[in-house]
Amino acid sequence: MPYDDDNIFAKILREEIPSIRVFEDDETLVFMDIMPRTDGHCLVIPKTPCRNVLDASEAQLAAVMRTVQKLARAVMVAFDATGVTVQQFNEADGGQEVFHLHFHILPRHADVSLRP
Ligand code: DGP
Repeated sequence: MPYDDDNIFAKILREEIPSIRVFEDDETLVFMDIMPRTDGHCLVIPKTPCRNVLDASEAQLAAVMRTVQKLARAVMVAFDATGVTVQQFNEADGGQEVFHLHFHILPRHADVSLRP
């Protein structure tokens, strides 16, 4: 499937719509999810166009996964978490709603369920 430059995360990258940015490097951006399913729920995206994992280059995957690990470690400390869920969806039938590659980072605690 082609990449659509009008998706919400492309607009966030271009700063056409606001977001709460928590980290960025040359290749990736991290911002807070607008509908958090846990406190500290954030999203890691590549800065270059990429629809999802099916469409990603090795370089994009490597850059995004480096940032995923960095943020997973950071939220463990920042939210005093005892675990962290990393979640990712591909295409509508795979649960994807925004068609720019992203990984959810969800700090977790014992006996606290994800919000819907
Ligand atoms: P999914 O494609 O299923 O992984 O879900 C997309 C996620 O993106 C969902 O958790 C809500 C979040 N989201 C959707 N629109 C916005 C937005 O405008 N700003 C931010 N920060 N997050 C958004």
